[in-house]
Amino acid sequence: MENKYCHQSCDPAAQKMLKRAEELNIETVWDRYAAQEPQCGFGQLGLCCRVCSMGPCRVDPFGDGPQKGVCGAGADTIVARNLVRTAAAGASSHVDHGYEYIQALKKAAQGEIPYPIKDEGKLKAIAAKLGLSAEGKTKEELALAIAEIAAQDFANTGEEPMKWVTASAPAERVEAWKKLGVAPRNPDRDIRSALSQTNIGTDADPVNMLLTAVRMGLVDAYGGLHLTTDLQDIIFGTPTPVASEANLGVLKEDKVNIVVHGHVPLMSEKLVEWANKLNDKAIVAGAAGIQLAGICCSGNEILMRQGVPIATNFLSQELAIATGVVDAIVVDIQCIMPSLTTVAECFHTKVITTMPIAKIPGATHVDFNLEEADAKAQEIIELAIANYRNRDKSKVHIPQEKTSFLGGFSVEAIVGALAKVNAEDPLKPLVDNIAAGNILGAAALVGCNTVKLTQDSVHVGLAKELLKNNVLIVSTGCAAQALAKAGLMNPAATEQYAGEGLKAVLTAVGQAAGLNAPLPPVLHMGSCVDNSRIADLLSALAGYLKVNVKDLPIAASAPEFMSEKAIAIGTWAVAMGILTHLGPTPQVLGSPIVTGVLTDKVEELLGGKFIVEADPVKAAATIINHIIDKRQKLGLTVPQA
Ligand code: SF4
Ligand code: MSK
Repeated sequence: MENKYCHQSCDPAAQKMLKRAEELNIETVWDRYAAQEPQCGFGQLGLCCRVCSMGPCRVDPFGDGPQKGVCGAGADTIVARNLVRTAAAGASSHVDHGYEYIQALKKAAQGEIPYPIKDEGKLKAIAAKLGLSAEGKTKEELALAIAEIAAQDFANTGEEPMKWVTASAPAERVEAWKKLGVAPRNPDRDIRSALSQTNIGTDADPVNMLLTAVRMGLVDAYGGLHLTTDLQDIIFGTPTPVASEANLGVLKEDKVNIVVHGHVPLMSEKLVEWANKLNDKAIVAGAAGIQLAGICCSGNEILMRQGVPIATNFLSQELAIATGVVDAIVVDIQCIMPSLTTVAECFHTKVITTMPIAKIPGATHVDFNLEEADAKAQEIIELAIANYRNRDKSKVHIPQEKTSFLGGFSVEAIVGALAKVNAEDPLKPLVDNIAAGNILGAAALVGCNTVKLTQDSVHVGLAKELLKNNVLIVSTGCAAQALAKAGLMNPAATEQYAGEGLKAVLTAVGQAAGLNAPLPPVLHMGSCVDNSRIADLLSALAGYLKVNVKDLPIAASAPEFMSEKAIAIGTWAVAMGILTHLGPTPQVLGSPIVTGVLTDKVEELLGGKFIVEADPVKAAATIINHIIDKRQKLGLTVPQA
């Protein structure tokens, strides 16, 4: 549908809600972006330094103005310093999330909190990868031992890598990182050291700082993503394929709608439990029941394990409230716009914050904690039910768009589906089809939305181009939500978008797995922390083929990234040896050295590098050429042009 909103979002539900917001005079992220333009050119190039109070200093990239900050730092130093600090901040978010789970697992194992250990299989698998024997131990004892190893990683004062690194990453990668001196030792200490290194008057060498940026990517990956996914699966269960729906049409006019937003499922899992328990109370209040829906990664977590539908992704979070039917939006941490309370003022919606580090003026704060998790979850659901009667029916405006899709593709679920084709050797069908050229390669589409690009357009455009060329896609985060909303995660999408080779493989696996339909061409692997699952899948494939991850015909892409976390994750992908595409330009172009290393030289050291391209068709062409190049180097067939 061509309309004046299609430059802001390619999601038709978001377009309708943008029109609605304009009618109601509601300010959105797009309006505030327009008001910010033109944004600061120095900042965009990474050339603004606020590291000390002699600044802020700016370096003139065109040569006429100052070439150095007050302390003498030049463009390369300033850009590298900013990049390290961005990656450190991104890593700290995921590490903080992971740390919550060390506490949670310990308390769960000691019976101090109402979270049973659900997944004994995963518990044993994680114990095995950490070298712990499960023999003679109760599941609680084993969980406690795992929590202790995780805690030891945070107490490591030596130079050896974290246990979570050596247990999770391919040995060849660990050796490469050790050789470069970037293997993470202790997340807290490494982040502290990165901040110290980039203080005024410490490091001025951009290349030395870029090595620290790589270390921040690895801290993010192993002290954050892997640790978190592993422990979350132990507590809540490893996802299995589940049918659900995506987009604002999942909200119901006749139900109490509770939208969950953020990243840490300790609270949202409890909300699912209590929404079920209190459904009758909502009926007594005059509603037809309770409808839960998710935004961002808390949404992805309860989708993956519970099938809870997706309301929308990052950029359109305000628009969910503008439907007028959200009785409560319950948030934890990360990616929550402070503007939610302003939008909520136009409606009856209660914005409920739940974490001590994430409060918003104007929100209702419920002090969620693990010990009182049940009571707090009950309190939140009851607040939402009580608020239902305050809904103004004249303001209800729900777009009808929603798509059906399949989620829940953990590595275990993917291997399980492949095992239906070959029980003895589950990876063989996948590898054989890659070798034969039916599957050209694979790409991971991950990351956020940004207001700088039309919402979802690069995710969807890139995915369609890759699928047409027989590239299998795995996805997480808001990228996955974009692709679910666009209808790329259901069996019909395989028919419609996959090239002939890919379609045949997905159809055969889907039939063998008893779906009576093809597997979707884009597999939803979870939240942002679940990028660890993608790495595990690639490591397993590389191990099977006896090659290094950097030699596989694969690529990663964060087509619409915006978060500091995405910078850390992208750096890790490069450190894994993966070509990593970014849609928006990162704030580094002010330094020829930093730009040159990230887009070229780093490949010699680590096997991966960044490419930047906002046009999805051009980005797809580069990724496909890269995949073909890798196939050639592996001696695999290449398709005729
Ligand atoms: Fe300016 Fe140097 Fe201070 Fe940065 S560290 S603000 S460049 S004086
Ligand atoms: S939520 S980090 S906007 S993907 Fe994980 Fe989405 Fe990016 Fe937040």
